[in-house]
Amino acid sequence: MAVTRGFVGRRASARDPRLPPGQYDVGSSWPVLTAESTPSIGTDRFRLTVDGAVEEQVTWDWAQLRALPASTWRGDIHCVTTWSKLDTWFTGIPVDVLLDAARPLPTATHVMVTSSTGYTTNLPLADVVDEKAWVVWEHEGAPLAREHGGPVRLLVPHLYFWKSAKWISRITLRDSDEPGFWERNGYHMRGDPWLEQRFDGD
Ligand SMILES: Nc1nc2c(c(=O)[nH]1)N[C@H]1C(S)=C(S)[C@@H](COP(=O)(O)O)O[C@H]1N2
Ligand SMILES: [Mo]
Repeated sequence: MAVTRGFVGRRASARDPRLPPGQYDVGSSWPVLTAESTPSIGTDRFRLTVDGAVEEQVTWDWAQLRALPASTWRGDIHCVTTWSKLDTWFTGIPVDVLLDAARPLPTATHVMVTSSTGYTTNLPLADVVDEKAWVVWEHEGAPLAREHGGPVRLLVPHLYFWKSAKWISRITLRDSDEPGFWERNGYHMRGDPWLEQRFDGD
């Protein structure tokens, strides 16, 4: 059985440890997955609001958002349709910066993120704090392309990428969880790729 063990060992080490179970590496390409038609949102019309269970509802326009201290996140992203994109990078701000301005009430447990198209996705508040989630406007040094959510999208890289809503306009703090667009259509409420939480019941 030493032969079998050696064979299994080689196979295991050949698989990139950055790939969660059931995922493959798309390399340098970046697939587009969009349920609605791609909107055109000029930066003059762009607004992002944090509302709901907060002490103060706050809205940023493009200039106000871009005046916040930007930083870069680098790592891997994972789509539920089994592609992963490894070692990519985005520029923006941690969601914490926006939440610090709006001050979530102690009762807030979840967020609902809404796109200007009406797409929604729900997340536990714990998954969007402590620099785990980002609001981004650049990808690898270039303005975020329209089909990838430009001018501004959410980035929650530790969860499946359907949680990373494109064209975001609103982050609503909530005292309870409620399914967003894909979650109402059978996807998991949390979506941890390392636990393969693809569908409701996984
Ligand atoms: N507004 C909006 N955001 C969205 C989606 C969408 O259809 N509409 N698709 C989600 C899914 S399923 C994935 S995998 C990623 C795809 O992002 P990309 O097209 O930039 O790769 O966006 C997520 N955010
Ligand atoms: Mo996806």
